[in-house]
Amino acid sequence: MSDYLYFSMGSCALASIASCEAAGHPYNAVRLEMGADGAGESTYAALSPLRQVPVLLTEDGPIRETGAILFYLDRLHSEIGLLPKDPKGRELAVRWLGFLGGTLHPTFRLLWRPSRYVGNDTAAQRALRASTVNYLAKAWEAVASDLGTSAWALSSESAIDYYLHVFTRWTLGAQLSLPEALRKHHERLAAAPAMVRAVSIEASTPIKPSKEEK
Ligand SMILES: N[C@@H](CCC(=O)N[C@@H](CS)C(=O)NCC(=O)O)C(=O)O
Repeated sequence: MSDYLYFSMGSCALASIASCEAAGHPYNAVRLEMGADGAGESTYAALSPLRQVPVLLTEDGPIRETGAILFYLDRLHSEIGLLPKDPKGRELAVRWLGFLGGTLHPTFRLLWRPSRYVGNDTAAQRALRASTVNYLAKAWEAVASDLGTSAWALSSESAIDYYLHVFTRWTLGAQLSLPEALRKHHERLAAAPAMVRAVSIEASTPIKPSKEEK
């Protein structure tokens, strides 16, 4: 039986789709609508209590969190090299996953969903946006410093690059600037075959009506 990957358009689930594609993992893409209360309908909370995407539904149950999905795919397809095999390389991968999932992604939430944090006061939302844009610029400088002159986040193309690409897309999509090294990384990843397929799957998968959520 194939796994089911729940995603929504333009979301961080793109990293999981690209990783499935790179690994040749058999899966069905399930596209949910994203709303103010999260993805899909209330029934989706059975898979993800906060109704977040991605979720990878496997024979052994749902896997939440991008990092966990990438580790699962790497375990099943270890010959592909989605993540490094050596302990030092894996430690570095976890550092990237922690920073991307724990610092960079939450910063974007303040831009995308300000009312969740400061309510409907538009002045407070404007102030939050301004300080978030400043903080994001600092965060990108930190990423650029980690990346240095490397083409990839780790020693070669990996699932970490697919995850990083989510955030360079969001930044450019929001008309914000990126350090030069990240702009180059963005272009490199936009042309990577697994990412090209992922973007195409994202765009061509119709939204699943809620009653058909698996
Ligand atoms: N740490 C989680 C974050 C998941 C997440 O926040 N996904 C967003 C889409 S990019 C979402 O589903 N948001 C719904 C909401 O916040 O209500 C992961 O990386 O899987």
